Amino acid sequence: MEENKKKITTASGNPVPFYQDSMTAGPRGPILLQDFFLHEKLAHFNRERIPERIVHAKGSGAYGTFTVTHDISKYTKAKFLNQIGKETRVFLRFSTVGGERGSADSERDPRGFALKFYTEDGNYDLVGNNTPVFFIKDPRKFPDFIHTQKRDPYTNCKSATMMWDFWSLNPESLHQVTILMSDRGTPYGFRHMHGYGSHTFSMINANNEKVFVKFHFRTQQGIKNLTADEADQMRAKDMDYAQRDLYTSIENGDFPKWKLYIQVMTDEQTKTFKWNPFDLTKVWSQKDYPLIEVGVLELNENPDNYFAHVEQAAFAPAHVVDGISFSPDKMLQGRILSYPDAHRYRLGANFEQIPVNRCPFMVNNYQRDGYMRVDGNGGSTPNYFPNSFDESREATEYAEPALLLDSAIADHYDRNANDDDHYTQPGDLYRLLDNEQKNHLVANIVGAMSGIEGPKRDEIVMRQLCHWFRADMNLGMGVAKGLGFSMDKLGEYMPK
Ligand code: HDE
Repeated sequence: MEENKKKITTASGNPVPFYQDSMTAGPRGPILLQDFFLHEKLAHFNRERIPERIVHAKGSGAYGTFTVTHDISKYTKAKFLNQIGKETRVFLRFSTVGGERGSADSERDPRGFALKFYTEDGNYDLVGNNTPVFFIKDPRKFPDFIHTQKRDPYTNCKSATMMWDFWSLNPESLHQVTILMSDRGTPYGFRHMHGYGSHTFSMINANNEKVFVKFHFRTQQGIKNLTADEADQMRAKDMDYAQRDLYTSIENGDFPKWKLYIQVMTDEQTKTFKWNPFDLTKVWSQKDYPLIEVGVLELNENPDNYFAHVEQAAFAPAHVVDGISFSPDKMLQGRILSYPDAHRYRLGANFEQIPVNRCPFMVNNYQRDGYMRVDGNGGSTPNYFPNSFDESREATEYAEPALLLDSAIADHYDRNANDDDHYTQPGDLYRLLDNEQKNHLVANIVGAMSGIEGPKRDEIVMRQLCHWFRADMNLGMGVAKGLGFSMDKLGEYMPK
């Protein structure tokens, strides 16, 4: 029966008798100003888009469960990790990096792997990628780097010239660029790739002893990548194939899983590590720092509305929980500031009141007011501390051990001074690949570098070729040949 169906209403609940026909003076007359519902609909429609993420704009998300399978309480007192079998609800958002919200899922790009644990000590955000390293090691360089990943300010087109100019002038990028140009740069969807915290973090146990750790999420679906050709074909066939693959697998009860491992390095070991253990362009060898199993992450629930959950999700490396903390990794330090700032801009000062971002346990502080304050705003309780009225206290039992600083001399230290080995690890990575993967890597690099153009082409190509040669002579030769650069022409650019 019609009347049993839900009445359509305005946003303020007034029933709407005519949803499809504006009010006019006579059947052909002009629309009356008093047709408020028409205005409400069109005005809200104009305001449906919020600013997209400046990076990682295109993404897919799902809810799930993290289950502890191994006891690592000797490293951390984090409650969500303190009991085998303990389950914690999570939200995971995958993403590409450089593309806009409507871009293709098959772009050659790192993939975001942003994980929110809703723990009893507050939300814990581990905001990583599908690669263990990154292009740069100082956050000051991030805006410049991202500008080269986006559109040329003159042509408004993507530019291989910008990308390779930046990478060739910043040799610390070589490790990540090698991974990006391998077939792992075009993973088959999100279920068949690993996730990493990437940075070095710290863990603190119940005796307030600290170790440094790296996080690894190893896919249980097996690694599967697209070749460059398959990625091109997929872009034409289905721009959203990774999103479709994720929600379809969850709808079908085929829940994707990852096993969480950590690597552990003591403070002592940091002092003798061959490189800077906090340098985000370097990995720790798994031979020397073996993977220690922790638990299983399973995605098992599709959000019921994309915008509400995935578009409004807000992750921040600053959101750590008791037993997990930071390290002096400059990139991590830069991200601690940047993410909440991005959320306040994109979602407003009260972004943690949006359901996907809300801590399901107790939140108690004296922050008040601001746009979209929808949680009661503290009611009649005092909005200051200390006070003589409420029962709040500082949670001193959660204080971290005092931080021993490397040096009290504040300065702008050259990021590459006595830390300029940008070549051993990418070279090792190349030599680890089998022949087919080596050929794909060389072909992908040649394909990408062939797009370098303009008056500075040779200079940029030569500079980058020298980096490839420094990583591995065969790699350098393969790329030079593919680009048609004869060895004699390389002469003046070759590493002295
Ligand atoms: Fe991000 N990054 N990032 N990033 N990042 C953002 O936050 C930033 C970096 C990563 O699914 C932004 O909400 C700085 C490394 C992911 O919502 C922004 C630096 C790694 C996501 C931001 C980095 C990441 C972001 C954009 C250099 C892997 C998507 C919108 C210090 C370890 C999270 C936003 C999601 C998003 C800043 C570098 C991963 C602008 C300043 C390294 C997965 O705040």
